[in-house]
Amino acid sequence: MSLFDVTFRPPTKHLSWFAFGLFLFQSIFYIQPLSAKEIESSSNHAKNPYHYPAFPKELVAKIEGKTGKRESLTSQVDPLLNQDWGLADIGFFESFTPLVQAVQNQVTPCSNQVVVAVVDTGIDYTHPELRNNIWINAGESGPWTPKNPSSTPCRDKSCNGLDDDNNGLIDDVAGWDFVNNQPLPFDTHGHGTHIAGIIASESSNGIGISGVCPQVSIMPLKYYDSGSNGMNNLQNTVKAFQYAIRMGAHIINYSGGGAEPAAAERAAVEEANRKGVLFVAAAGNDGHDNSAQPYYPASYPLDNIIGVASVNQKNQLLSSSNFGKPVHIAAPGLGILSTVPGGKFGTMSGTSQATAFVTGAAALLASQAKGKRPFDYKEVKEWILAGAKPLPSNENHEWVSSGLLSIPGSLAQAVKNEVDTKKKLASPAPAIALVPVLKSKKKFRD
Ligand SMILES: [Ca+2]
Ligand SMILES: [Ca+2]
Ligand SMILES: [Ca+2]
Repeated sequence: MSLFDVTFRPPTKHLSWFAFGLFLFQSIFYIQPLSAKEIESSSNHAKNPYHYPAFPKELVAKIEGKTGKRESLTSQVDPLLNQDWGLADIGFFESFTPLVQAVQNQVTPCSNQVVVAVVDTGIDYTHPELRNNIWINAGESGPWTPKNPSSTPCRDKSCNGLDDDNNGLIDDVAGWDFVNNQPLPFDTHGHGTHIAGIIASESSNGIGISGVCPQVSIMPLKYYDSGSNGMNNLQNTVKAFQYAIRMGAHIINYSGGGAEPAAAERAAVEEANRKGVLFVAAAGNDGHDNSAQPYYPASYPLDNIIGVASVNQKNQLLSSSNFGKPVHIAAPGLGILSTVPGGKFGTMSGTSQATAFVTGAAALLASQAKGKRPFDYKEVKEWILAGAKPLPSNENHEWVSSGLLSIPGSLAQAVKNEVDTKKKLASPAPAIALVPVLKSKKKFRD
């Protein structure tokens, strides 16, 4: 197995050089890519305590009937699931029983109609764990016939060189690369692919792991790469937020930030708030108390933000994680296994990874409302925070205002509060309709 270290340069938009150095120091990720052969050899299903055949066939059949999955859950598993301690820590596996019960009670499991914008370094949208879960812009895809048949070989809106949906960007079929101002935001760094994998890796496909919300639609928005400067990062971040809001994302996942607030950034997150978009943000990797030293955008006092700290396997706060009462919740963030570019898998650490777990949970909870009512970030945030488990040494909420992310806990809140929620809808957050999402791995030019 090859082993190499990758240093993730931070979003430098409003970091001082000191903070920048600190971020570098605390953001060393150890990526351990597994070759196809190693993945194959690791797929010893007998040692995997979490694979799906443990479920009675009749329940699996009911899930398949509800979700429309074409391939049997019993025929395929995710061979690296037993290395994914983070999923176990948030109760992902034990939550299958309530999930099964929920299915039987007509509550919808994870839905591809929920759209999550991953504002990051781009995504390897060809990764086998992700390619079926990439959001497709319906206005920039589908058959297209040129007036002059010899003018272009392209016969699809995704590659005709036209802004078919009039949003100012040409051929933005699967998000946008704001760094290079081009469609198809491929990830040449690794961070964004890793985040996307935690949220949305396909489950039961015989490969790798499972995302927390394995069928959610991921909208890749690239705001950062190692060649861009700090001011560009801020501008690109704001553009990415604005794109996510305009194009119908329900949730924005953002791992970046810095010590200084930025008016344009705050305005974009406020716009997200007005439009009913949930904003899940990393608390930062400076190891300090955010109530004394705020970290933005996580620390903007806006209702739609969930700020996330990171813990280890013992649910202890990482020394690198920011903390404090302004931070809402903690989630796994040390040595997290997920997807990296090139169809590989590796581990990374930090509040970025913890944030992705919370985003995945939010997408799962948002799916519960599908077919019943529009997405309401207020109820999703409430379920997540009310369903959190106690965190060691957090009796007085010194570390985070709630506790540790719990999928079963938050799902229980969603089910238990179903009746109350209808009353609360008298004053809902701005609604975003859940609409069918087109998906096809064949839409991309590699
Ligand atoms: Ca367009
Ligand atoms: Ca086009
Ligand atoms: Ca998988």
